[in-house]
Amino acid sequence: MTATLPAHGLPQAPRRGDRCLVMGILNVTPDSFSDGGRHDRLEEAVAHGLRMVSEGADYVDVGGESTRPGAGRVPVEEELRRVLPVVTELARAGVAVSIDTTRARVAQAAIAGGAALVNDVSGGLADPAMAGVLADSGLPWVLMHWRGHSRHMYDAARYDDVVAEVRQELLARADGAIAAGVAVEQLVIDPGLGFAKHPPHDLALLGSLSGIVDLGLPVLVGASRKRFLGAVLADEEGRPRQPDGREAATLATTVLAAQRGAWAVRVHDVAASADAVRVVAALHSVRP
Ligand code: PMM
Repeated sequence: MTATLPAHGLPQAPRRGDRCLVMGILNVTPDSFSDGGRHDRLEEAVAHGLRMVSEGADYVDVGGESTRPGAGRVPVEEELRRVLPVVTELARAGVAVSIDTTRARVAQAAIAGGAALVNDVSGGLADPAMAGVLADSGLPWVLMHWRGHSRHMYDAARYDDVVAEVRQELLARADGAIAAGVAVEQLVIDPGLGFAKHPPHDLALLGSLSGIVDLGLPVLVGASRKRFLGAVLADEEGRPRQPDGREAATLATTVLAAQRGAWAVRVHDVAASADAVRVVAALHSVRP
């Protein structure tokens, strides 16, 4: 089964042969944009979101809390202050906005401001109220594989069989969501590359992506500039390639994800991935 999202006029989960979607990343954390005034930062963030749409983004994913390994939590009021104006402005401009949050209060406010999808890196585990917000809204909900907040996430990076365990935990998250009243058609799953995972775990998951896609729910893949790509591209002394040198590698993961039937990829550089998913779709359309 390949689930399709409800008819709300927004990007739909693909049926076989459709194009993999592209979600552009818009992090609105203090280090993401210039240190001008708040208004300058808002303008810059909105302009960046609109630029990603013009480059081919199907969704713009707005996040106000860093999930960098070791990062601490941001107070909810500060998260709201960062994301809401950007979500509202972009939604008003007709952009399909995804809100990247683990908090029900932020999700609810973003939905009221026009967000079209909730991207929850905790898969519903961080906030028990999240499922109710999604059940009421009927919007798509990305359930990412997660084993705890960023500060301690590597403590949980222990697996006997990472692919089997991630599959099983994602199914448990989906079951929990459905039990809480969320429709299966709303659900998107995500293996959570880099979250409570070391590079060999990420590579195993990406290499076995079909095993996640086979679960029958749309799959989002977030590999863009991640640590495992830095490890793959390490220099002769073993020093990892820095994030700004991981774009070509990110593009390779987009091609792979699209070929293996991912519903969407979440990327920083939209233009390159938007071209790549169209090439993969064109090849699929001529395959007998
Ligand atoms: N990765 C990050 C943040 N949000 N959301 C989903 N669904 N999947 C991901 O892999 C994911 C995410 C961290 O990456 P960033 O710091 O480059 O945004």
